[in-house]
Amino acid sequence: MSAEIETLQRMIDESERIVFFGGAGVSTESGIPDFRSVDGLYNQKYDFPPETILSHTFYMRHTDEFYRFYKDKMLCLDAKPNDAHKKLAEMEEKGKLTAVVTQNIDGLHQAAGSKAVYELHGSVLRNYCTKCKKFYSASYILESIGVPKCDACGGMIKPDVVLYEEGLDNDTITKSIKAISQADMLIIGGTSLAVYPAAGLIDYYNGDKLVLINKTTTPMDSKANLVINDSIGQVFSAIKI
Ligand code: CNA
Repeated sequence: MSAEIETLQRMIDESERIVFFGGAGVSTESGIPDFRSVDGLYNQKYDFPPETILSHTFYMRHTDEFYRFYKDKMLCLDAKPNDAHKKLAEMEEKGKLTAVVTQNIDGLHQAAGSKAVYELHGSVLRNYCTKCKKFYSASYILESIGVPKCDACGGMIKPDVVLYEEGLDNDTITKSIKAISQADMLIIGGTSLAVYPAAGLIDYYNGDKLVLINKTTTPMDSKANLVINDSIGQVFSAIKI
């Protein structure tokens, strides 16, 4: 066991209100590409940059093209939870972890068994008719040809994900802030911490066990008590709860 993992293990052993704050890097080991890694979606060629395609304006004006990208790149319905998702669920079950605050929209924390999951950017698993609010599953979206339409009223269906230019859900932010500010340990992982306001929530942590597990450096490295530049699935698989 490396010295870093030993330190992480000791910090976890000493804590009982751990919060995990994560991003797309948590799910790359499940086969879902992130945005900013070298093989992430931002480094591939499309007719428009992903930030543009995933914006509210683009969704409204070019819905067809939005859904072509979205179905191809954002709907990974066969993905399964990896060791990081599973270990976090186990930590909650054993009463050591109070919340997972995630920027991810893939539902893999819940698939692993986590209950207190605050999804800052929504979920691909929830979709609603923009007119009558009827609920639709992600497979309905994937299987529909072109723009998915409501089978009850013909309205356009929108995924319950926060697009660029859209605000975050207030209740989710409030719950996330409460959990982070009451945490005795904050583990941040698989996120570039480049997307605001989500990244700003970690400022509510005021303890002395701030851990960063990320393959690449982040703007928070200098503030962390422990930085592990490694694969998050591998790191969590070495931890005993
Ligand atoms: P990002 O900006 O793509 O950053 C991901 C970070 O994770 C990078 O710093 C990588 O170095 C790091 N990383 C990648 N793989 C691993 C790994 N196995 N172990 C450790 N570190 C790793 O993604 P953020 O989440 O920071 O940005 C926020 C966006 C990405 C949110 O709006 C998400 O909705 C969006 N997103 C989500 C998903 C998903 O739900 N799985 C996929 C793609 C994008």
